[in-house]
Amino acid sequence: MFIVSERINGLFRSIGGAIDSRDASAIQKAVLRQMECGADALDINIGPGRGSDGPETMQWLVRTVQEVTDLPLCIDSPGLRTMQAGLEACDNPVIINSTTAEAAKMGALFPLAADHDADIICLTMDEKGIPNDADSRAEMAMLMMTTAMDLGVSPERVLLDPLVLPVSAAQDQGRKVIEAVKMFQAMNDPSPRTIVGLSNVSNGANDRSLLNRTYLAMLAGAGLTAAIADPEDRALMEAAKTADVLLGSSLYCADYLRE
Ligand code: THG
Repeated sequence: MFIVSERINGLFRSIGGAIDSRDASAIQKAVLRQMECGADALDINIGPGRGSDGPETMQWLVRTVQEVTDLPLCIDSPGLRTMQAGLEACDNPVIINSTTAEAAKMGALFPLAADHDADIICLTMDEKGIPNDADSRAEMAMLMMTTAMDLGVSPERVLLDPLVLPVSAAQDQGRKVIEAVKMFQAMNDPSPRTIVGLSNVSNGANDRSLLNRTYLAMLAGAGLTAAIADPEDRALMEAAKTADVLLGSSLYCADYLRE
């Protein structure tokens, strides 16, 4: 399981404060900690309420992170100018997070992915919101895959995201997202990669870590390839590694967790 750390996000108070005071060292310490814990990439999100100087803030954050890591950066912003600024500042391998199935967004973001040699996350939602079932998510994913190809992005650069919702608010969606992950894999050969924002599932719930790691194991069994998640959650990382071993995607040895 490819783990994209969710923790370089201005939504978290310590990171938000460090962004506002331009405290590079606090951000870099967090990055090093997350790498130590086994993050494969970092989601970079300036957080809510920083829209007015979004582009400048994103550039500062990307440059600050890049001073201490060569990991891929997943630039997470709904703002086109903020996204562009992040991509321009990024020398590491880069993932655009994200486009939706809205025509205007696809028309702007797929060419941007092609220009910057970026991977791109495609959220199965449009102006009407998130579809309620797996079939409609798959239909939307197919539209995004074909539009990507039309606009110069090869299918291997796409990561399909069925959009995980909180179990506390939408209990029927847990199974539908698993169903969608399975359907996405049948859409091309080789199978498109898939990704979720895992912690969405436990928003507003108790026992968040238990919900997160149980759902991760279920999604891994359905073929999920990547998750935006908290690498500092040790039990979660152990569950991810164990799923890799049980699915034969990493080699078993007696102390695979330590290795
Ligand atoms: N898909 C894609 N990108 C995404 C998401 C997704 N990016 C954002 C998000 N969803 C994934 N990242 C997070 C980050 C934090 C939390 C959940 C998902 C989270 N935060 C706590 C909260 O909101 O309650 C704590 C915040 C705090 O400490 O203040 O749960 O689905 N492609």
